[in-house]
Amino acid sequence: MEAEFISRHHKHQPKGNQCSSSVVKHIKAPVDIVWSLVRGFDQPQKYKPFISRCYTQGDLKIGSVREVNVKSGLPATTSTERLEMLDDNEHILGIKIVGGDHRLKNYSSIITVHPEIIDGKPGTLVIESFVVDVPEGNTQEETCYFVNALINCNLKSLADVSQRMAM
Ligand code: A9S
Repeated sequence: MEAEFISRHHKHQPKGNQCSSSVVKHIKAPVDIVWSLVRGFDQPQKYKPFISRCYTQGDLKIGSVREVNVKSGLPATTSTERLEMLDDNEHILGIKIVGGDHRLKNYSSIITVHPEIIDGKPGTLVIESFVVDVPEGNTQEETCYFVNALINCNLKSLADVSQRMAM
């Protein structure tokens, strides 16, 4: 099941100096609650623990750009990110990082959410994949480890916030 979703929606062609991976999370909350948080391109701080504030211009559409402020203590203070895909039927969100004082160059990610039954109740399968340049002086596995850890934090928080909203 998951493998089929990954092969359908999460195709990244990593070049030689890039790394790519995907993270799966099962959330005990209905898909429409989880999707309402994921689709909020202008409010990532609603569930992303490392983001303090977000600024966007105009209304949400493909090509919209957000300026994200990062909480202190992380190897970055800002990130500029572009909305690449927002599909409310297939539940697909795609973003590209286009700027910021961090080391993730040419980062793009796709997140999809899928309804599933967990313990006989409505749940959600979340899949997030990315591709990113391997920074000078780092290895592919270090880079994948770093980004996978960040995405795992984001999806753990997405689960906590969604499950609280579902109560
Ligand atoms: O926010 C995401 O969807 C994914 C990542 C990997 C974001 C990472 C980050 O915001 C930090 C958490 C600050 C780590 C950026 C853009 C750079 C970092 O170094």
